[in-house]
Amino acid sequence: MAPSKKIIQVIFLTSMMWFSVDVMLLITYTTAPEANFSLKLPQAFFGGDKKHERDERGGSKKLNVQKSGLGEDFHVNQERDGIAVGDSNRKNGVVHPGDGIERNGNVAHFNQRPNFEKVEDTNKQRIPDGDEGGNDGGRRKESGDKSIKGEVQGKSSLSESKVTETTGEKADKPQQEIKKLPAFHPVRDLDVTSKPHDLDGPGEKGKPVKTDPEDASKVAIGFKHASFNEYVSDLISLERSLPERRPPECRIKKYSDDLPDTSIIICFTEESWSTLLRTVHSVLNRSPPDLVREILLVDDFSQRDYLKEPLDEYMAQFPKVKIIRLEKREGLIRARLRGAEVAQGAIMTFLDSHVECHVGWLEPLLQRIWEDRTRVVCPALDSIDATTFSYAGSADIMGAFEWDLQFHWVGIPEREQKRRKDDSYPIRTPTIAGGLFSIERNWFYELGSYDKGMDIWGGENIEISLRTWMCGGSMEILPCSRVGHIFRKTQPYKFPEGNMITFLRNTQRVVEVWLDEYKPIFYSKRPELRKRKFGDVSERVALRERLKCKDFKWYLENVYPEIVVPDIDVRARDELRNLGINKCADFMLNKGPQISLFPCHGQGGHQSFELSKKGHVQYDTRCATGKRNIPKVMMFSCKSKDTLTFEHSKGGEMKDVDSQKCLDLSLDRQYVILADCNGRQTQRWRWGAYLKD
Ligand code: UD2
Ligand code: MN
Repeated sequence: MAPSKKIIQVIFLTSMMWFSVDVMLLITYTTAPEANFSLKLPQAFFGGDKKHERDERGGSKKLNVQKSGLGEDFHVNQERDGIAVGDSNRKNGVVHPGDGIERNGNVAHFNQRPNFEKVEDTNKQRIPDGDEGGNDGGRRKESGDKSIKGEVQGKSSLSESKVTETTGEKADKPQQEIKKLPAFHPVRDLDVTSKPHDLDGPGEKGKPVKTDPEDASKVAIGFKHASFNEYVSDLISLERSLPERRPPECRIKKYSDDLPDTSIIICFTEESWSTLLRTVHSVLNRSPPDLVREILLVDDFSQRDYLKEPLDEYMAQFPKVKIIRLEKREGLIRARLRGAEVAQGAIMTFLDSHVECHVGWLEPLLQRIWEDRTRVVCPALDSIDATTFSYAGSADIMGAFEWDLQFHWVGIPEREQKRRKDDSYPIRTPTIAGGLFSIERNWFYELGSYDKGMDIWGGENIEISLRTWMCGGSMEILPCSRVGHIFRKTQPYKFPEGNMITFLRNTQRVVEVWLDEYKPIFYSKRPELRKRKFGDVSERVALRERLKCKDFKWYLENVYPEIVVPDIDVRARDELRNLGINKCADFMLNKGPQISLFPCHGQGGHQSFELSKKGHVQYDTRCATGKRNIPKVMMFSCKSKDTLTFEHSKGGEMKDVDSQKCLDLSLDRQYVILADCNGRQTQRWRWGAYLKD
C-alpha cells in the first residue's frame, strides 16, 4: 500500500493480559452540602496501578485499513488489547471519528477477524441472559425494538471496506470480501490519537503528576480558577493514555452489530480549557465512530473569553461537535434539556465537562439500552484526582441516599451481589450520581425529561432516579463501561442564590412530588424548610399521575430495601428541651453515640429528634438506647434490643417503660443519662412540637 494513500487503520489484538480483581472496599460518604458541596468522591478506590491493569508495553503499531477516498495515517495504540478499530479520519492533525464516513466501519472490520467464525458461533450458543446482564449479546425486548427501530439507519453495505493488517508484508494482497453480517462482536477497544502516545509524558497511563515546590503559586492560581489543579491538567496531553480498569470478565461480553447511535451531551459553565478538550478528545478517540451521532457542547452562559471564539475555532475541526450557547445562565438541568432538544441520536449520553472516557466505554451502555429501552445506564465512575490527575479505578459501588436526600455511594448489598455472577455484571442502583448516563431519547421524554423548575445544580439526580424506578424503568451502573471524573470539593462557578438554598429548593421539589407519606422524615431533618417556598410542582405531580407511577413505599421495598425507615407514626418532634437547664438534646454522629446538651438553636439538624408513637426517641435511623449498667443514653440502630421506650406527657418526664428510670442530665450537665425518677426539674422535657393523634 502506498504510504501516500489515504488510509484508516485497524488492529486486531487477541491476547488479553488482564490482571485479576482484588478485594473491593466500599464506603459511604455524606456530608452536609454546605460543608463540602459537590459530588463526593467514592473513597476506597483501587487506587494503585495493580488492579485490572493490563500490559503496559505499547507504542503505536501501524495497521492499515484501505478504504476508498478517506483519511490519512493515524495511530491506534497498541496497548489496548482486544480489538481496536479505527474508522476515523483526520483533519488538522487530530483524529476524529467517522465524519463523512458512512457508518459501516465497525462491522466490516470485525468480519476481518481471522477467527471470526468462531466468535460468531460462540455468540450463538451464549445469547440471551439479557435481563441479568451476564453475557450481553442479550436478546432485545420487543418494546425496545419498536422504539429504536427507524432511528438506526445507515449501516451501509460493508463490502466496500477492505482491511489489511500491515505486519511488514506487502499489504496489496487480494482482499477478502465480506459475505455476511455477524450478530455480535466483542467490545471495540478503540483508542486512536493524532500522534502516538508518548508514554513518558506527564500523566500518561493515568499516572499522577507531581509539581515542583517552585510551581506552588501557579498551582494555587489554577485551583482558584478551576477547583482542581488546572496547572497540572494543562501539562497533560489532551489525548493521554489511561490504565485498564475494567474487570477481566468484560472481555468475553458481546455487543450487537446493530446498536443504535447516541448523541453525547456535555453541558459546561466556566470549565477549564484543557479538561473540556480532554473530555471531547476522549469521546472522539475512544468511541466507535458509527455510534456517535454528534457531540453537543452546551455552554451554560460561560463568561470566560477562551470559551467563546477560541472554543468555536478549535471545535470547528470536528464536524461532529456542535456548540449550543445559552443566552442566560440556566443551570445544568435546563442546559441538559436544551441539549436534548437538539439531539438526534436514538440514545442520549450525558457527560460532565471534566471527564475522560476509558477505552471501550460506549458499547456496554448502548447494548443494555438496545436490549431494553427502559434501562437508564451509567458508566462506572473512576476517579481523576483533583490534585495530581492520576486516574484510579473505583470499587464496585452503587448510588444511594439517606433521609436528607443527598446522594452518596454505598457498597453493593448482598442481595445484589448474589444476583451478579461476576464483577462485570450490571449493578442495579437505587440512584445515579447524575452526571454521566445514557438514556433512550424517546424514553427520556416519555418519562418526563427533567423538572424544569430546578436550578443550577443538585437534586435532579435523585429526581430522575425515583422517577425512573417508580414509573417503569430501571437504573444500572455498568462496570465494563468506565469514565474517569474529576471529583472536586467546590465549584468554580457561582450559584446566584447560594449553593445551599439552590440545592435544598431542588430537593424539596423532589420530596413534594415523590415522597408520599415519607415526606415528614425529610422535614424532620430540615424543619426550617417546612415553610419555605419551592415553586409550583403541579406539573410534576400531574406527570406522576399520568404515568401511573408506583408509590414511594414500593420503591423503598423493592429498589432500596437497605434504607432504614424511621417510624413515621410520630407523637412529637423537633427539639427536645431540658426544662432544668433550658438546653437541647444534640446528637452529632462524628462526636460519638452519646446525646449531648447544647444551647437550643431551633435549626433542626443535630437537634431534631422524634418521639414515635411506640415511644422511641428517633434520629434518622437511630434510636435512644440504654444498657443496664451504663447510665449514658446513646443513639444506636433502632433495631437494637436496647432501644428505650418512653412514656411522656407534654413538659413532663421521659420515663423508660422497662427500667422505670427517667431521662436526666449527667453531673457535669453535658450528657443525657437515665436515672432514678425524682421529679426534679432536670427530669422535665419539652418537645418542639406535639402532633395531634
Ligand atoms: C454531580 C454530577 C453532576 C450533577 C450534580 C447534581 C457526576 C459525575 N456529576 O456533581 O452532573 O448531576 O451531581 O446536580 O455525576 N454545569 C452547568 N451549569 C451550571 C452548573 C454546572 O452547565 O450552572 C455543568 C458543569 O460545568 C459540569 C456539570 O454541569 O460539567 C456538573 O457540575 P459539577 O461537575 O460541578 O458537579 P458534580 O460533578 O459535583
Ligand atoms: Mn463534575
